[in-house]
Amino acid sequence: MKKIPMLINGEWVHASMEALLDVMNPSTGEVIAQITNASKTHVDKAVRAARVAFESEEWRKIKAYERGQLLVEFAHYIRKHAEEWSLLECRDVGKPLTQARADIEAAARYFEFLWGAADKVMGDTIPIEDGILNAVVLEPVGITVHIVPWNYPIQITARSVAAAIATGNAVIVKSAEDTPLTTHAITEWFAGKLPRGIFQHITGLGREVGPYLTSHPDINHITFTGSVPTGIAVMKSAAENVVPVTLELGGKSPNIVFADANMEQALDGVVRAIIQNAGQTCSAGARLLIEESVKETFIAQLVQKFQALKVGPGEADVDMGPLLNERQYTKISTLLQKAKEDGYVVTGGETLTIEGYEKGYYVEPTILAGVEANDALAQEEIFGPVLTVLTFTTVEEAIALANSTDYGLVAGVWSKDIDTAHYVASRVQAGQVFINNYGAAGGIQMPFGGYKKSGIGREKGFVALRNYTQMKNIAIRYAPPNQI
Ligand code: TXE
Repeated sequence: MKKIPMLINGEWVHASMEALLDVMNPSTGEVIAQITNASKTHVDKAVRAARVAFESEEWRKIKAYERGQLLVEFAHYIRKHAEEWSLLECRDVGKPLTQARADIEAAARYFEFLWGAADKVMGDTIPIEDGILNAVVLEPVGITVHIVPWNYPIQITARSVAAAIATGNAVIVKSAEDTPLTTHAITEWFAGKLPRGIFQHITGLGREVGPYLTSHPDINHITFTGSVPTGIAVMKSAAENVVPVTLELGGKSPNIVFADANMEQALDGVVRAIIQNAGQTCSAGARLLIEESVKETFIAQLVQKFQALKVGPGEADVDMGPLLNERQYTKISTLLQKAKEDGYVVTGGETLTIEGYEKGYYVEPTILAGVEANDALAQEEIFGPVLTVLTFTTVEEAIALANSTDYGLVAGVWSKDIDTAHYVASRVQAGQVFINNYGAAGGIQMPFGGYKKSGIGREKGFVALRNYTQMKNIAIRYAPPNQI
């Protein structure tokens, strides 16, 4: 059995037997690797090593453009190993191979996108008065902690690590207990390229190891992607040490389809938005808001598309893979059972057994209709391939429905009317709005984060660099030589 070590202070650290955790392939239910459940001592050691490394002359002397060159070198390396890494991600998360390949390509692009930015994190000068040069400089924050969830492990590691390394920080990544494989692959590369302690990888149970990291008094920033309750816990523990956080906490994102939309485009967009990664996507289009006048035809066509979807193991590369693990499977199958009893299921609603993969966690892509807007099925993140349909008759009603949850991550608007589309985009409370598309090529360059309980701050794009820098104002008094 492959044992995945942690990287602490430049050394590969393995667990004692009793601290090992199994990592499973969700498509087969088989154990494919084991990780260490880190102790508090491991975490303390990593933070100490990060501090020493961050303050070392060796790290300070590496020029900004050299950090940038390292990022693009890594992007090339990722592409060279794309097929091997896609298989790792596919087995670890259970996602179809094509989706895993897209994730690996996106990871390469995060590093590529920021490589040229590393030496352009520029400050400013501010005119004060004659005899004072006032400079604003942007410095790295120091030790950045990256808590990565299990749904997009390589992408979510890449998007924040690229920004943190570009700006000169010491990085500690905590991978999700279910999906450590591609983060380990990243770690193997950085271990040979960066001074010891600049890049470290900690593994283990989030609820145990996470708090050791987030409450540590010597860290300087936390980026967390996960659920709202855990995000709140992370924020509380960071508050004890006045440590800033970037939180990306998921959503219940609406696709708002107007009667004048290009229906074929909208149908494909709505299906893809909820099926990708079996609905285990923070930005999943989990609610369809459909204009009443086209409801029947749209849903009928949607049902056909859902019923044509193939569900199977990641490596078979069909439309949709399994759910991540038994916990997600139990949560979603229980919810589907209840929805069936309540008469909401339009199609799907069942668990699936795939021949040869009987231990995998498969469920049918499901459409629910007839649900009240304030029902949990229309309000809470399900994180499975479950689309909840609501209807509207006016633009204002569509906007009110779109904004009726605690979340505000993404929204899709489908209409050929430029006025309607722009007006809705301006009124929807969401960090990203897509008009007549959903997801726009992965959005490497676009600021990504949420309104309301979907989070705080933004990752991706140039704006992510701000998370990993702090501002210092330096005022310099000068005078003519004879007045010194
Ligand atoms: O989430 P948690 P879980 C949502 C989604 C899902 C639900 C539960 O709705 O059904 O959360 O999933 C680590 N301190 N999202 O239980 O608890 C842990 O290693 C620090 C949305 O996985 O939020 C885990 O991998 N870290 C989401 C990760 O945080 C902690 C992605 C998320 O855990 C921790 C994942 C703690 N106290 C789930 N407890 C998205 N926004 O895409 C756990 N972790």
